[in-house]
Amino acid sequence: DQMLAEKIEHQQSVHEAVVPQPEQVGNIKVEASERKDHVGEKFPAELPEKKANIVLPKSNEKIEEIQHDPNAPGENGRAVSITKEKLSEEERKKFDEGWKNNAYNQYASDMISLHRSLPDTRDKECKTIQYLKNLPDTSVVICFHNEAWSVLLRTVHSVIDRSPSHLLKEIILVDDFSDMKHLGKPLDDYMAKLGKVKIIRNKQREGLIRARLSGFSIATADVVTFLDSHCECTVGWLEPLLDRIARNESYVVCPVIDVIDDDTLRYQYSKAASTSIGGFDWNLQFSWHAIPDYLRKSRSSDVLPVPSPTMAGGLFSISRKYFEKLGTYDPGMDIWGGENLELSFRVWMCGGVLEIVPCSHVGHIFRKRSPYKWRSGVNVVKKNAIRVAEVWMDDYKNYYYERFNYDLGDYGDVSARKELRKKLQCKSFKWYIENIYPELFVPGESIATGEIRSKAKPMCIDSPADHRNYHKTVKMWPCHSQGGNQFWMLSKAGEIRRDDGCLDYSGGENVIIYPCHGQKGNQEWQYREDNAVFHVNTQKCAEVSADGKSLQMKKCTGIDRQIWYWKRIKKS
Ligand code: UD2
Ligand code: MN
Repeated sequence: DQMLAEKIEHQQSVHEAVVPQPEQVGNIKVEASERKDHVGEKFPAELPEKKANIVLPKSNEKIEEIQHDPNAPGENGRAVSITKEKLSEEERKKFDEGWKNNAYNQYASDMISLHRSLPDTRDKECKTIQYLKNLPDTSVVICFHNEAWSVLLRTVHSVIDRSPSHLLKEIILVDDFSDMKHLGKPLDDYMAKLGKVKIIRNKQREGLIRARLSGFSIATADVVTFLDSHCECTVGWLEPLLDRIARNESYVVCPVIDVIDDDTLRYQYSKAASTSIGGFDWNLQFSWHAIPDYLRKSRSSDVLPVPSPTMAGGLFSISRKYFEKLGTYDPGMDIWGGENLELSFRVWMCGGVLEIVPCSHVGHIFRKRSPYKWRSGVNVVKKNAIRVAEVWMDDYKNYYYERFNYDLGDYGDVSARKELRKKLQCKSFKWYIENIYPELFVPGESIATGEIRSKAKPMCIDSPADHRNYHKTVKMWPCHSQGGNQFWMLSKAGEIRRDDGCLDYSGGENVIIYPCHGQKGNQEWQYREDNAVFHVNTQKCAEVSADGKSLQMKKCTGIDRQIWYWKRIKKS
């Protein structure tokens, strides 16, 4: 769940709720913005005219006007703050159970209306965009494995309440073998009254990937929209997504994912100017990034859809036919993880376009841990990721594999997926990196790689080096030859790095982890011929302490404690 913490961090500059402004008159031209020189051959784009099949709302389908007490808990996306100590013993028990079962504050959620109001998250400009008149309709597929009643129902109601009725053909709930009692008959009864909602029950735990596939198999609308089961859609979320697909069948579009606080259920959102896009690192973990400069400069407005190298995974719309053509998902993937990168690579490499649409906002409860059971004895996330690497990443897969010393294990049969790639005549991963994600650091350009082992002690330089460890001191740890936290790359710019974390030295004895900035300075190192790890700015050398436990910067003397073994990459 690393992406979750990072998302929250990335949203530090979250803006306060804005008072809705009167709408402006005028038109913003919405154009396809393409990354770099992307001119992929797309599947034939159907013209919007051809897709004009408006389903008129039936008279009994009108969205109910909900009366809101503006002071009720959580209204307008406000926080619900509970002082646990003030609760009675019995209530406190409920409070703790809620956290335990869901990894968010269910107790707070239960206090909030299932139809609570939310701020209008859209930038002013968004409200002046005219979307196509004949938008395709959508099936909304929501999978869940155990979800609190109030959270699941608020998700469903927010879809119904904030989608034009004629555009929402159906909601398909896929119960992935939950065992919470309220998700059985009570859910059936409740949903039967709403109309539009279908429920599928998996007979065994399938995981979210195959659960989505079973939901997809009964979807009938032109577009399929996937959501997690702990979301809230804001006003106007749907039209901008459908509009893109109406213009081009091969656009796969994601809303901006706002943060619903896991503790207070506060709805936090950001302006279009600070829209993040998706990336990944060579550990095949999803990550959020600011829009790179070269793209930002070419944009005439912050509210235009922005091409994104990857999607977070949970929230997106895709043409039903196009999803089918593209080969839906890899059914060999289990429980959680990997499917988001797999689909992202596939969309770009096989002729589609993946975008984030800044005028569409959907909130999501980002959790700090996973509340449900996983498979025992198998690392499904790694297994799923290896399936992605094997099929889509060509030789680049080795950058992932060397992170765990090629210990691949059994990842099942991927021949059908390789066949699919051939059939779709997809481009290479090299093309994808160079054209869609050129800002990614590619380890192939590094000068040295692997563990940095001391000559004097059986110790290696060790740090998680991820964003949660920025500013933390880099330590020594017994060498384990597994890669992981001991895997380092020396970049051409002189950085000693893993993903976006760099060894950084600014004086004193300690070296810390700091976000790589590519400006040399405190992050410029050399691995010298005499096997010293040398800091250019301060002319000091890395030295393991006498007790072997810490890494220190000292005057270069050439003693054994300053000698390091690190694999040099031979360039031909
Ligand atoms: C993110 C995505 C999630 C998915 C995942 C990678 C967002 C906001 N969320 O993690 O959709 O792409 O990355 O795989 O982009 N579920 C099942 N069966 C299971 C496990 C989960 O049905 O065995 C459901 C679960 O109830 C939830 C959805 O799948 O509705 C996603 O699971 P999550 O919320 O634990 O994933 P998340 O948001 O951490
Ligand atoms: Mn989720």
